[in-house]
Amino acid sequence: AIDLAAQFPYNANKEGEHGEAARTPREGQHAGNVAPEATASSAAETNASPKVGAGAPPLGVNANDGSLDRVRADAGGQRLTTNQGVPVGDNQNSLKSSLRGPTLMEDFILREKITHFDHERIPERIVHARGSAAHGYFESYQDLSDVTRAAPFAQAGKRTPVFVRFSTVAGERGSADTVRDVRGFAVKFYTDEGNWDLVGNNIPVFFIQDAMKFPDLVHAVKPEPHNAMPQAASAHDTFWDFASLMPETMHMLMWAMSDRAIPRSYRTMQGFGVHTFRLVNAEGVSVFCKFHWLPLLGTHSLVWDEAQKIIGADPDFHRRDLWEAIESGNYPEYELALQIFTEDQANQFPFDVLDATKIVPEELVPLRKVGRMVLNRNPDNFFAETEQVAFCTAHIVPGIDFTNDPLLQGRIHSYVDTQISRLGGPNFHEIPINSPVCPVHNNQRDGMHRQAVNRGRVSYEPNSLGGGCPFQAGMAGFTSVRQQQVTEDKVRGKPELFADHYSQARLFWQSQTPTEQAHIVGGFRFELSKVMVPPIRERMLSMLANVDATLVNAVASGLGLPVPAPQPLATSLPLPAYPPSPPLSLMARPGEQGIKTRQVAILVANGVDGDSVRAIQASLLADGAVPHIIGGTLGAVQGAAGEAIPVERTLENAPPVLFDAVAVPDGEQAARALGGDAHALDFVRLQYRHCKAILVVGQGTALLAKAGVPATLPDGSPDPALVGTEPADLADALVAFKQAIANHREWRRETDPPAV
Ligand code: HDE
Repeated sequence: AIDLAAQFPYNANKEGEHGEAARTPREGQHAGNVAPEATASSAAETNASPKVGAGAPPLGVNANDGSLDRVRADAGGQRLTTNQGVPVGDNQNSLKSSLRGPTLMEDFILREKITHFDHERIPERIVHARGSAAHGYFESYQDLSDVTRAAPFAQAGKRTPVFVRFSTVAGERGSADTVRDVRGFAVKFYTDEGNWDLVGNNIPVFFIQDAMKFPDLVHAVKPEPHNAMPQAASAHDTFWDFASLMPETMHMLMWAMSDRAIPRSYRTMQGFGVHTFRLVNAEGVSVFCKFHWLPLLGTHSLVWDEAQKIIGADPDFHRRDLWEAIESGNYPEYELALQIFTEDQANQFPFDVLDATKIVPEELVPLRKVGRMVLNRNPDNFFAETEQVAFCTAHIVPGIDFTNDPLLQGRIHSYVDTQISRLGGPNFHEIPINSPVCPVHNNQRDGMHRQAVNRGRVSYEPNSLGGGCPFQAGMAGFTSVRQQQVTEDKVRGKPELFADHYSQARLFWQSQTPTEQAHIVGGFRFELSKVMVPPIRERMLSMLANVDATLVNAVASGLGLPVPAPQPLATSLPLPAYPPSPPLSLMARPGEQGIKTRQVAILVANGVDGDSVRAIQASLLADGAVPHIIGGTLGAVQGAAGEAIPVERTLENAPPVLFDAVAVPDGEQAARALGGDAHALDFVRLQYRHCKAILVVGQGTALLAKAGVPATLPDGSPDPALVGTEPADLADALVAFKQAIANHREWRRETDPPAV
C-alpha cells in the first residue's frame, strides 16, 4: 500500500497556477511523479474486494464481472483527457484573454467539463429513491425441473449471478436509512435465458389491491405537496387520511407499524415476492408460488427511539453496514424458500391468492428451501450500478409466469415506463448493469443513446436477406401459461373475498410476542400523534377496533381518545378465524447465533486499565465482532501502566446508537473522567434503554451508578445483558457478554415510557 500522507504532503502544483508560471502548466501532481513504482493502477485501492482490471473477480462466481470489464475505467497512471480523448494540459484554470481578462468562449475544455457536470443528475426513482446494492450469486440446492424450467433452478449447485438493491420507499435519494418504512428487496438474476427480476419488499403484503390506487397511495405518503414536508415519513395527515379511508391497508399497516419497518440491517430482514406467481415446467404445467428470502443471520430490528437517533448520527447506517460487511468478507446470505400450491388448493383457501393484501400462512403451505443467495461484491461505482439498475416486474424468463393479481398486472406496465424517463430512453437495457449475460438479438433499432452497432441491412422479420434471422424460438422460447378463462362482462371491480380487510391483520397481531405487540402500539401511537386533524385519528381507531380490542384500547389511550365504534365491514361473508402463525413473529427465526460484524464500543479515558481494554478487544475480535475504542478526543489516552492506547472515534462523533454493545474497562481515574462527561453517561444510559449488552469491569461500574442505570431488571430479577465483573473474572464475564450480544436485546428492560 502506498503511504498517501508521505506521497502527497501538500499540493506541490499550486504555485505554478499563478502569474508568469501559469504560462507553462506543470504536468500535475500524481503518484507517478512522486514515486514511479507507485503508478500501478490500483496502488491507491484500499477496498478488500476484487476490483477492476487489476483485480481478478472470482471466476465461476459472478459471470457478469467479466462482461463488465469492457466498460470499466481505471485512471491509475493515466493522463487526463477530454471526453474526446484530447490530453488536457491544464485542469486548474479557464482560458482567459490575459491573466486578469475575460474567459474565452473558445475554451472547449471548460465548456465540456461544466456541461457534463450540469447534467450529472438524473431523475430519482419516484418511489424507492434511496437504496444500496451489491453483486452476488444465487445457488440452487436442487434440480427443480419438475415444477419450473427457469434456468437458475436447472440443477443442484448451479450458480446464477445476481445484483440486489435494497431501498426505502418514501424518502428521497438523500434521505436517511433508518426511517420507519417498508424496505425494497429487488433481485436481478442474470440467467442463461435472460434477466429475471424478482422485485420484492421486506413485508409480504401490500397496502392496496389494485394498481389503480398506487399513484394515490404514493401521493398520500410522499411529502405533502404544499410545503414538501415531512421527508421520508408516513407520520403525517395525508398518509393517514388515505389509509383510514382505505380499510384494505389495515393488514400492511400492522406490519409497517411493527419492527419490520425498522430493520437493524439489510442483512437481517426477510424478503418477499408479495404477489402469487406461477412456476411452469417444460410440459407447460403450472403451479402457484410465493417467494421468500430468509436471512441467515435471522431477523433483527432496531427500536424506534434508537432508529430516530441514528438518523442524526449516521444517515447512511444501512448502506454502511452492507458495504462494510461485504468489504470485510462477511458476505450476507439469504435462503430462497418457495410456497408452492395448486390452483385447486388455492380455491379452498379462505382468502383470494390474487389479493396482495393477504399472505398464505405457512401452516397452510410450508416453506420449501430451494437455494441460497450470497452477496459477495460491492459495486465499483454507485451511479453506474446502484443508481442505473432498472428492475422490472415484466422481466420474467421461461419457467416463471404472472397471475391475474391486479396489482401485479399494473406493475408489469409501470416499471418499463418509468425507466424510459428516468434513464432517458428505450435503450436502458444496454446500460451495463442492466444487460443480460446471454445474447440479445432482435429487430429493435435506434433510439436515444443506442450502444449496439447492429450489422447488416435486415431489421425486420420475416426476411430472406438475413437468412430469416434472428428466428423465432418457438416452444423453446417464452410461452405464456394457458389459463382457463371465465367468461364475464367487462368489469371494474374486485372479487368478493378481497373485502375481508381485517382477518389477516388480526392474525398478524395475534402471532406477535408481547414485546412486538407493545412496539406496534407504540408505532401507531407515534404516527397518529403526528396527525394534526383529529377526525383522521378517530377514523384510524375505528379501523383498529375491527382488529383487536387490546390493540385499539392501548392506541386510543395513548392518544387520549375514547375507543370509537368499529368501521362498518365491507362484506357480510362469514370471515375466517386464523390460528396464530408463529413464523410471523420477528423472534421466530433467530438465525446464526454468533457476534460476527457486531459493533462494540469500548469507552476509555486517561488511567484506563490497558489489560482489560486489550482483553476485551482480543476476545471480541476472536469471534468476529468489531470493537471500537471510543474516547473524549482523538489521539491516544494514557493507560494505567503509562502506555498509549489509541482512540479510534470520539464520544462526540460516535454516539451509542451506532453500537450493538458497550464495554467499560477497569480504571478508577478513567471511570471518574467518563463520569464527568455527559456523552459517556448518555452512552451507557441509551445502551440500557435500547436493551443492549453492557459490560463493566472493576471501577468501570461506577459509571453505571452515576448514569442511573439500574442493576436489575424492572421486576428485580438479574439482568443477564448487564455484565459486571472484577478484573480477575474478566474471562468468564466476556463469555456472558458475548452471549448477551448474540441474543441482541434484553427486552425485559423495556417499560413504557422508558424509566431510564
Ligand atoms: Fe414498485 N415501483 N410499484 N412495488 N417497487 C418502483 O420502478 C409500482 C410495488 C418495488 O431497487 C418504480 O424503477 C406500481 C409492490 C421495489 O430499483 C415504479 C405498483 C412491490 C422497487 C414502481 C408498485 C414493489 C420499486 C419506481 C402498484 C413489492 C425498487 C422506480 C401497482 C412486491 C426497485 C422504478 C429498485 C420501484 C411502480 C407496487 C416493490 C414507479 C405501479 C407491491 C423493490 O415503476
